[in-house]
Parts: sequence; C-alpha cells; structure tokens
Amino acid sequence: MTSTVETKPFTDQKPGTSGLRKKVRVFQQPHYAENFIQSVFDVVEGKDGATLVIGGDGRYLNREVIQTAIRMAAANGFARAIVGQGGILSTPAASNVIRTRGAIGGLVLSASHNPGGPDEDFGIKYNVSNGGPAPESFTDALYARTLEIDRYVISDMTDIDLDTLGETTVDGLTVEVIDPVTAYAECMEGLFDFAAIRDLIAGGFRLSFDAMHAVTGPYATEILERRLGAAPGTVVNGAPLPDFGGHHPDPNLVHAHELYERMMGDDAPDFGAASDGDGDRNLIIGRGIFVTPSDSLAVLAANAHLAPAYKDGIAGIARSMPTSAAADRVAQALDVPLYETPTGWKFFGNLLDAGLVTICGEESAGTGSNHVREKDGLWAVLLWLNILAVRRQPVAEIMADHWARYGRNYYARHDYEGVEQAGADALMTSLRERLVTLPGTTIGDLTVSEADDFAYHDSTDGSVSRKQGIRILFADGSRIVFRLSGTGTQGATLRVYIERYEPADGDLAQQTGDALAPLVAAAETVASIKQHTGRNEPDVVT
Ligand code: G16
Repeated sequence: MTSTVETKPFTDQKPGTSGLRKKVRVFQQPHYAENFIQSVFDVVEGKDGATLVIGGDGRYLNREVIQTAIRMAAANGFARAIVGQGGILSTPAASNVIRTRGAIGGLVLSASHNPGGPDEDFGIKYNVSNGGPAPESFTDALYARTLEIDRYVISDMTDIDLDTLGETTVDGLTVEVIDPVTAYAECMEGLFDFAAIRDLIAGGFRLSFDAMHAVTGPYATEILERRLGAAPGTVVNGAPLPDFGGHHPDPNLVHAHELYERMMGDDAPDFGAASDGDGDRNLIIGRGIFVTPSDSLAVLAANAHLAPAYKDGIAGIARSMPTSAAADRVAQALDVPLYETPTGWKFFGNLLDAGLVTICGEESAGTGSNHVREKDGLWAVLLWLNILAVRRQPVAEIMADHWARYGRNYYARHDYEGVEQAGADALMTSLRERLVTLPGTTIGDLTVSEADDFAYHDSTDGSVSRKQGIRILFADGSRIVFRLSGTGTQGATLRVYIERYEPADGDLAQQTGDALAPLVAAAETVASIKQHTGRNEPDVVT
C-alpha cells in the first residue's frame, strides 16, 4: 500500500560536483533523504513503467536508504528496480547496468572518496539513461524542486532481502537483486586482451591493488585474481566496510600511503593501483614512480590503440580544465580534437554520446572511456596492464619515453580542506576583481599573460557553464588555477592547481616540488592564501 507523506523543503539540497553529499546525521533527519529522492523522481520524465537501477558503495546508511528508495520507486510508478546484491554497485558498474538494461536512470548512493561512518559522509547521486551523471539542466531543476516540495509518496512494503539474488514483486514493483560484479567483469573482458595480461602475470609480473575497504574489493578480486591469475593477496583491503576501516577511501599519496611506501620499497611489485569509495577513481604507481592522474590520462590516450577496444584509434580526448595539458600534446600528435570542460564527469557525457571523444580524464584521479558514462577506476588499471602486457617495459621507462617525446607537464594540486567559507569566498572574489588588471604584471620572475574565470560552451547542446575556476596563465606557458571544491561537506575546500611545462629537450628529471617552487610562491603572492585560509600550508598535496 502506498501513502502520501506531507513534508517541508530543506534549503540545503543543492547538488554539488557529483550529487548531494552531506554528513550522515544530516541525511538521518526525518524526511531528508525522502525529500531528495522524491524531488529526483518529480524531475524524471517517463518513469511510469520504467526501470530504475539502485546501488551504492556499501558505506554507512547504504542499506537503509536503498530500502527507502525501493519503497519510493514502487509508489512513484516504476515497474522494475535493479539492485546490486548487498546494496553494492560501484559507480561504473551502475553506469554499465543502466546502459545495458535500458534503465531510465539510477540512484547511486555514495560520497565517493569521502570517509564513511555515523559521523562521516553520505551521498545520493542520480544518473540518467545514458548511464552518466545528471547534467546541470537536470540538477538545476532538481534543486528547484527540493525548495518547493510539500509531499512524497512511499509504499509500506517490508524490507526487501538485498542479499539473495532473484526477483520479488511488491506493490507493482519488481525488485531484481543482481550480482553486482559479473556484468561489469564481462564488459572489461570485452575491452581488453585478458589473455595477454594473463600471460604477463604468469611470467612473474607482480601487482598490488588497494581496494581501501571500499566497493572495488569484490570487482578487483574477481577480475585480477580469478580471471587474470594474479596471486591471492594481490587485492589488499578487499572487504567493503561501512566505515572503510576508519580511513578515507581516497586513492592519493596521503590516504593510500601504505601502497605508495610498498611501491617505493626495495621489493616493490611492478605495478600498484588503488581505487576509491565507489570505484570510479584510480591511483597508478609503478615501481619507484608515481604517475600523476594528468600524465596517466596522456599515456593511456597515447597507447590506447594497444588494447582491442581502441585498436582503430580514438575519436578525441576530453579533460577537465584544471587537468594538465599533457593530454593536449597527445591529441595534437594523434591529430584528434581535445575538449576542455569544467570539473565534473557530467560534462563529458554529451561529448561521449556525440562520438566526439573516446577517452576522458580529470586531475582528480578519474579516467574513463566511451564504454560507460562514468569514470572507471578498474578500467584505468586494466588499460595500463594491457599496455604493459604489450610493451613489456617498466612503468618508469614508459613515463620516460612519454616525456622524451611530448615533454613533461610538472603538476601538483594543493588542497586547503575545511577552511572557513567566508575566507575562501573572499579569496576568490579578490582574484575575480583583479582579472582585468593582472595581465602584463609580473609575479616574481613570472609575467601574467592572461587571467580569466573559466566558462564552458557545450557545442552539442549550446549550454554555457560559467565561473568554473580562475586561471592565471603565464608567458612561459605555466599556469595556476584556483577553484573551490564542489564535493566537500564541511566549510570550503580551496584547490590550487599548479602546472609548468618542460619541453622534450629540457630537464625532465626534476623533483616536482623543485620544478614548481616559483609557481607555488606566485600562488601565495597573487592570492594571499595564508591570510584568507588561516593556513600556513595545504592539507593535501597530490
Ligand atoms: C567528483 C566528480 C569529478 C570531479 C571530482 C572533484 O568525483 O565526479 O568529476 O573531478 O568530484 O570535484 P571537486 O574538485 O569539486 O571536489 P567523485 O569521485 O568525488 O565523484
């Protein structure tokens, strides 16, 4: 039976870079999750009789909100809900299921790389029928709806058994509990040369994958250990836990430092990788060498033709604006277009749907292709393995070859997390006010050539997204970008992206910190970061 529940709007349900992310306690307020889910359903057109995919990264509150979403899907007229067993579906796997099962969309419950647990973060994002994150037109309408909602509808059905595969029909909704891994593993097997990777591994190649107690554990165990023959124990921290074992499931050098230390040690494996809470990010480390996400995108694009799925070449590359220009040089060499979009995977969807690009990537550790409409952590790992299986060179040598051909974009991101919103806003406002006067001035030895607030014009649908980050470009080709994160749940997070290009005949073997030191000083001079944030140094450097 279905009932209508009266409710009042919450004013803080504006989706950020990737869905709504808040503290668990915020989501636990009566009607909070229900309001948001009903607002999503109110904006979805054609849901009557349609199929909805529901899954999440297994974090605290995942199961409860999945039961709520199922009850509300029934009351809202959906005919079928496809749910991952145990409530588990990685973000790329959810994207794959939406596409292959012809679903109208999907609810993915995750706060990505943010920590989990009763005092930590939860999130809900909605993906549309192409399998990708809802575009801004949808999230704007959704936010508007959250501000006027006055009722939601919900079935009073009892909890669905999420742990048993199979179908149940209640209140007109067929709930299908699926194995979350198999379809995704088959998709990967269709893209890559598994026989070649198996051969590489059988020949003694050693790898280590840190699942960070998040969603990729079961996927990585099935693919790397069972299908590709990697030794048991290759996947570490493989059991998904509601609190990720008390850690941030963020695959960077700070939160995946154990992997980093192993990869830098005497007996390091040949290849190390990690993924995040919901399985869409990746970290790649070769023996003795960390590969920045921007460089990884460039190397994957340059070598994609070595994998069966991309053997005929790629149509184009897209990268988010703060991502380094390393991929631009590859696009130029391949004579394919390069698109520069705002931060957020949702901006790649139109380009992928239109067939304009094949590979996309972001500095925030996301890379993916046209196989789904999300970034995909294990996809990046497998494309790397496929390349290594063909080239049979160490990662360090592949990087050295790449830089020797294209030059090197030294790159780092400095994050100031959880700073006071007012200070962060003041820093951005002050920069915005000086955009016109900065060009032509010098900061240290650097001359500003251009300064702007990045705006994106989507050529496929004519939409325009403004205020996407402040760019300060220097005459020598270096760049500093200032942006406020759209995924934090506490205060503001300032991101400062720093990049310097060294041509192929220059010094390619510098320490990144040394190469970027003058730009780091320039960032402080131009933006007064210490004064605005009250911090002497960034919390995280990646
Ligand atoms: C999300 C988005 C990414 C974006 C990242 C960082 O990743 O899906 O496209 O690059 O946030 O965003 P921000 O700099 O605004 O924090 P995820 O993995 O958190 O879903």
